[in-house]
Amino acid sequence: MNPFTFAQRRHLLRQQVAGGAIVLFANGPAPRNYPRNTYPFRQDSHFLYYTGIDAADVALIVFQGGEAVLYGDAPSADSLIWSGPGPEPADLARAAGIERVEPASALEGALARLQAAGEPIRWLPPVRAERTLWLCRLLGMSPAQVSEQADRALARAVVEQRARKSDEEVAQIEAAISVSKDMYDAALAVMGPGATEAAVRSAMEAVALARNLSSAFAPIVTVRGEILHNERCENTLAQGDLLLIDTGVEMPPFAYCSDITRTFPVGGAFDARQKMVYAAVLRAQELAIAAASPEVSNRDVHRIACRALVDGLQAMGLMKGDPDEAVQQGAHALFFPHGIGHMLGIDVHDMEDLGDAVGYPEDEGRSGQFGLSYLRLAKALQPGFVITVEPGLYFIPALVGMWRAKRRHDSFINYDEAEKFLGKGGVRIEDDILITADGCRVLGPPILKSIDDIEQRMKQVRGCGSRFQGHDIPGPSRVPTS
Ligand SMILES: [Mn+2]
Repeated sequence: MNPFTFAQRRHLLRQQVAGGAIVLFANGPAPRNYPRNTYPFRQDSHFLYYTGIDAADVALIVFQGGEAVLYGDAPSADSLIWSGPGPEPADLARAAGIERVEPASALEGALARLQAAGEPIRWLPPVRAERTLWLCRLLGMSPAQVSEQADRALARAVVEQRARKSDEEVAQIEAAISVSKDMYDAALAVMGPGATEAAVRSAMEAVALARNLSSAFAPIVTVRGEILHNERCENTLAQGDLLLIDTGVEMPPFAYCSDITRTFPVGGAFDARQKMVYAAVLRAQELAIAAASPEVSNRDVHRIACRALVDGLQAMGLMKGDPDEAVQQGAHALFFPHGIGHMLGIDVHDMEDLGDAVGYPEDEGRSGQFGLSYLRLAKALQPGFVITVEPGLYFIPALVGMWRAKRRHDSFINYDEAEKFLGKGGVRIEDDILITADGCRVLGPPILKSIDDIEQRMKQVRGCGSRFQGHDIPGPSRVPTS
């Protein structure tokens, strides 16, 4: 992306937000335990979007008249020794199309002058505590004031702008999904009974690391897929397990990312129950993708997926009654407690640091109903949106137990049948789509998804001397299935 792209983005933002000075902050280093031992540096996503600058501890003011000033210091002698030569602020500014550079220490004075002149200062709600404290110091406010007085109009304008991806941005996301495809191929090559979740994860991350890429979020590689964000990788895979893998990578230098989920049968073939569950989730995903188009509310896309899941659950004997009524009342959430998807971009949950400004219209709050309350995006879809479509079915022992004890929705749920599926883990299938002028497009190269393709491919991989072939003997499932 050239400097003009960033200048253009700031210009558009400036037009959308009348008056005042817009202040954007870069991230600083984040310590793991002591200050010099830091997590890998990750730039603030808004700062990256509006400047493309991947340096720590700088800040930008876009003044009322449109002039942009970068506040930052030349690399210290210390950092020259420990981190090597870094770019001068003037070089960073030039690459970002920024007109003027001031030392970092000038920021405080610039803000004080704006305050004295009674000119509004606009900032986005900070996520990191260090940023909050920095703002407290600069503006003479309490932490509560810093978050309360964060600029809602600015947040809405940023959401409007960042939600609609340019062709250039979509290309970055598709590049990330291409890497994901190779990661899933690598997973298939090593998974099988006797392999560990950790080995599968490392085979996938090796693909990313070999290209000097990193994960966009903590990878989920688990046979306990019913634990929705299960980041532990402590199990050994057994015949009869389903392995749920939800991973994504970030593409430098602007950090656009992928977010893909697949669920594979460890032994190479789905059993009868797993096949029904998988088919129901796949059908829900296909119908949701078919429905996703401009002007359609993502709440309706979610509802369509829920309805398809209920149809599948009824065919399996787990649910009963009027399917639309079941969805309306939220009975399906026993098996599908989360939302259909979220925006994707520089952040895996794009812009969710700005709260519900990203997913909900200003005059509309989240539903309080269990399940629907986790829907992160309920707005009408627009061309240029990149979103995930990720229905799933889960058999969560604690949740089934709690609901059964309260006889919750028992006119819609056959608890005796549901309990037979406990131990089957979870199935989720996730792709990233772009809303187009007349519908949507699944982004990136196809990644193995149909039951036939998965079983076929796993047979081939094993036939070609998979290193786990010798362990591929039918055995008891790790978790009793009924
Ligand atoms: Mn996702």
